[in-house]
Amino acid sequence: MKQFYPNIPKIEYEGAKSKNMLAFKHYNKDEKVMGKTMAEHLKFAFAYWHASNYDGTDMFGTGTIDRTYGENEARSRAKAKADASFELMEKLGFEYFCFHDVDLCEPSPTLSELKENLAYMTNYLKEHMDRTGIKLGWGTANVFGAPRYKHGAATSPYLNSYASAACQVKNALDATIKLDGIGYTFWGGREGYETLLNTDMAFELDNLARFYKMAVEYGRSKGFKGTFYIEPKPKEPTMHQYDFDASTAISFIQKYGLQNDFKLNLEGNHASLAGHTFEHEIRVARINGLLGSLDANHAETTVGWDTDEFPKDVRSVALSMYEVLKNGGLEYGVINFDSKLRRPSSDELDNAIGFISGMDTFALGLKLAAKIIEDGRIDSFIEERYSSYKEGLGAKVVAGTTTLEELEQYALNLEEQPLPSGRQEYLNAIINDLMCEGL
Ligand code: XLS
Ligand code: NI
Ligand code: NI
Repeated sequence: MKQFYPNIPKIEYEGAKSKNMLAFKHYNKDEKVMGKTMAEHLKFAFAYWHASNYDGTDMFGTGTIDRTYGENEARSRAKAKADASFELMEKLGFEYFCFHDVDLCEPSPTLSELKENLAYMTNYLKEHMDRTGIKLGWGTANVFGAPRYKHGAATSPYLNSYASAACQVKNALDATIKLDGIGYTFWGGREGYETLLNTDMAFELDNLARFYKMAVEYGRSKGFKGTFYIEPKPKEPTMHQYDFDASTAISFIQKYGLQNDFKLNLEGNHASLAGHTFEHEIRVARINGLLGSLDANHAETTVGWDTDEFPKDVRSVALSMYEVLKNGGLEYGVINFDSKLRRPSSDELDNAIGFISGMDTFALGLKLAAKIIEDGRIDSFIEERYSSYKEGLGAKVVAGTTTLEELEQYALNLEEQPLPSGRQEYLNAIINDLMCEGL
């Protein structure tokens, strides 16, 4: 078979001292952390759209990265892209990938062409999957790129857009089922508004819920056992997106009774855009039993866009992985590198280097998160901080057996005493000490 990346070898773990750009320094897939291998903790997925399609285009300039795969004819190019993607995934040791319908196919201007091309290309991908053992994380439909979705897809004021989105989602679900995906994502790129002055928000939200319900009904009727995810993002491309952040998406899920089928797919960069940390978003999902999957990337906060850099910040990844460990892992999802190269990172080695650095960042983050838990100082500090609810009146609050009157009596008899310190600076220092031990 033709090699698309002849200068990229099979990427091996060489340890922290290695200076080899094309080797893992920290991601050692069989190494055990808290009883499970790194590969079991970190179910890495390859995001087809960024890794195989993104050519460096931005709003100021055309592409800088060659994504033609040496083919001029559209169908041959889509197939070569699949070959190249699987070559790269195998070399990097990926076990999963994720896609949008349009990522896999040649340009497909009409819905019927897209349907036909997707059916063809998923058959082609299936051969690669059977050959390599690489599995599908999740599939999705791109119902934000085409002009037909300029006013929204499942929240469009126009039936024609709504029906078109339904058509794409049905076919993307069929593709996900055919490739045995573990989940299906809804990211609402155009599900929001540009101005309230032309928007019936109540109608749009009800219609969105009706859309999700139809998708669940269809998917289940075809034997789909996986998880549906909502991927929150506050804005960009629209000025306001309805699935703003984890809390907003959860209240939507609960209001419309979707919690048996839906969980959240949370993305690092989207958390930043919403004014949150990634660990905040994961905490919110986890405590509500709705943590599904993760889109791994890094926000360049000085820029303020969805820049989707490869993860590089060990501290932030560690605090996120701490949440994942506390959740007992990511039972329902994967860690999908929704990460793309910078525009000047334009040669054939860069994708591999991006993934290596991202995977190493997650390996370090996982190890640090495990150290934080094993060290125990942070968990026991939190435990101690709430200890006044363990006995006496505090225990009655927790049991729901006290009253405002009883609390009033207690408060009136209190002697004013200074409250303990929150010790935030000390807790921050613990993270640094654990992270840099041995330096
Ligand atoms: C865009 C989103 C997108 C989703 C899938 O910001 O992150 O890539 O993950 O549609
Ligand atoms: Ni994403
Ligand atoms: Ni994103």
